[in-house]
Amino acid sequence: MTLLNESNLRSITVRIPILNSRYQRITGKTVYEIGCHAAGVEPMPMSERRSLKVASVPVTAGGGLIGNFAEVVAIILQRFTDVEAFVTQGTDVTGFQEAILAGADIIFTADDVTCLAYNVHTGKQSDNSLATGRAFAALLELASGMIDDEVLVLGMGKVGIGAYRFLTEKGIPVKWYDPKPNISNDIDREMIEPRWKDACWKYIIDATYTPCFIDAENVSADSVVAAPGIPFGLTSEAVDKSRLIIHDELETGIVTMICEAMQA
Ligand code: PYL
Repeated sequence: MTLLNESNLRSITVRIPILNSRYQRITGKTVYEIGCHAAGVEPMPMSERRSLKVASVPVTAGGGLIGNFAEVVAIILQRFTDVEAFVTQGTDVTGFQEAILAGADIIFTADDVTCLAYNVHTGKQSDNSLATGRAFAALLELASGMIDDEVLVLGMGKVGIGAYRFLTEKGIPVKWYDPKPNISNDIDREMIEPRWKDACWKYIIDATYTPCFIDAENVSADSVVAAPGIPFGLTSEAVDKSRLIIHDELETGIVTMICEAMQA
């Protein structure tokens, strides 16, 4: 997983006011509705969401605090899902305890390996990487209308696995590639496409951490590319040639996490 940096957090903050209208324009849904679609849950009425308390706990362990990461998570939740989100004063285990004592219904927290949402009442948890994969597969599906060709998923880490699961649950055909596949049992090994570079793809999900490796030859003027990967995997020529590129660094993944954590 690529760790976000302060520049990523600044661009997220700048994008927050415009993301709902951008995604509504290309998918017909708000970020919250996209998160529900990705998680496979019905939207909760706003009056119920407003009464949910959600804590964001900063973690100093490992590489430590990343700028105002915990604040940005709380802002994303507040802005797109209308819950009452707050950042704990304490960090790490102390912050986690503070969240419980403050009556948090759901707790978000992240170290260098895992970004977690935990539902205190049901024990339900959501992992950001898997949720992000589902979120970008949902964005690709919604923005494409009817998917009439195979979707190429590049990278079969947790983000790629989340995307693969969402697509196959919907009956959408998937090809995938990862140079070092270490995949879970539900991934069909027959669908690996080692020669993906020799083809042009209408639908791509870039779930890798590789910069600028998807070239203009791999896309067409019809292509829709969902790119949660950081750094961004397309060359500028591939971006210019594609019909649509969908990219955000944190927002849809975080919103999908709360939708998963609120599942019954
Ligand atoms: C969840 C994001 C999405 C992409 N990379 C992931 C990342 O940056 N994870 C690290 C988060 C660390 C947060 C730090 C803090 O400020 O609380 N421990």
